[in-house]
Amino acid sequence: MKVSIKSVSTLALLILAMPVAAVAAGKLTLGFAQLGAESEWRSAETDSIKKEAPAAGITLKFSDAQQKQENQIKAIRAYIAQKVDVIAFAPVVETGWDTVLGEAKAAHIPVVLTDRSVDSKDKSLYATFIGSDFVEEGHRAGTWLVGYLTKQGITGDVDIVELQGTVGAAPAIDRQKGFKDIVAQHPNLKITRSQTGDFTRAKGKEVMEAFLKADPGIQVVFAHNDDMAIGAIQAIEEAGKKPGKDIILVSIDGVKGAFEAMVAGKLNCTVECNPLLGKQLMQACKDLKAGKTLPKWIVTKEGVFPAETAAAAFASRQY
Ligand code: GZL
Repeated sequence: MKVSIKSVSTLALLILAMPVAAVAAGKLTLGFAQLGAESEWRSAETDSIKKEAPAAGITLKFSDAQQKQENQIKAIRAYIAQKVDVIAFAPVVETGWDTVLGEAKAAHIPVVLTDRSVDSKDKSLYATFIGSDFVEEGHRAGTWLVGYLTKQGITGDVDIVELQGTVGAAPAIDRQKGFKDIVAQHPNLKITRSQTGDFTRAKGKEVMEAFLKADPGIQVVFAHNDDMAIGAIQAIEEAGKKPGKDIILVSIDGVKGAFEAMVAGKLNCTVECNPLLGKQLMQACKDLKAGKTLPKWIVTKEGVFPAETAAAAFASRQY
């Protein structure tokens, strides 16, 4: 059989083009080391990343560290060994990352901190941080509380308890700081108890039960996230009190569960913290791959939702 030169060269071109096309389709690989699945917020963030990666033509390798730093470090090391193009992760705590980030840097793999930052002196260890201003969120919660107490005509001493997030986590450290800054300007406001509820509903409930047993005079709960506030609401109800009325609650995130609680009159305010970071993360990956330098901090825009705005805002909430 005679095979024409033309058909041989077409075939050769096809063979050559195939692997190129296959590589091109999955050209950019992102290794994302998620910290866990501790809250409604976290699930929304995970969903956003899993949805936006394929939409951007990015191959995603995903791992869940179950809130353990050692697991996150292992996952990052695995991504380095697999030579992914970009590594992103939500650091469970702020410190202890320099060694592994140094390994990524030595392997020339850019790192994007997603949602939580690290406390490293060497800022060259990561390309950018995409996430919220947690100190500002604490300020917003405190400022809302001051305004609400004024409206209610409450001028005497106010007994506030605080449900902290994970010990050592950026949002726990910074939200506490931001809230305290506001409290410090009002001598009648006192944070009488403060304990970690690890950003989960179950622990938020447990800690609130203990707080209520020790101190029946609690007037306000400041929770570092909505899940802990929802846990606290259950504890307050089980103690025979009315959350949102007998005890004022303000928390952070703005997840649907918080809006439901506000519509039911059980939560007084949530300060928004946007978990829909997938799109920005994929764009950052593409920019880094193209050799662009990104701003060190890409700040997310967020608002404050007092209970009276909850019903109107609920329908348009995306998480
Ligand atoms: C927010 C963040 C926090 C959320 C929590 O950026 O890291 O972690 O507030 C979550 O709900 O668990």
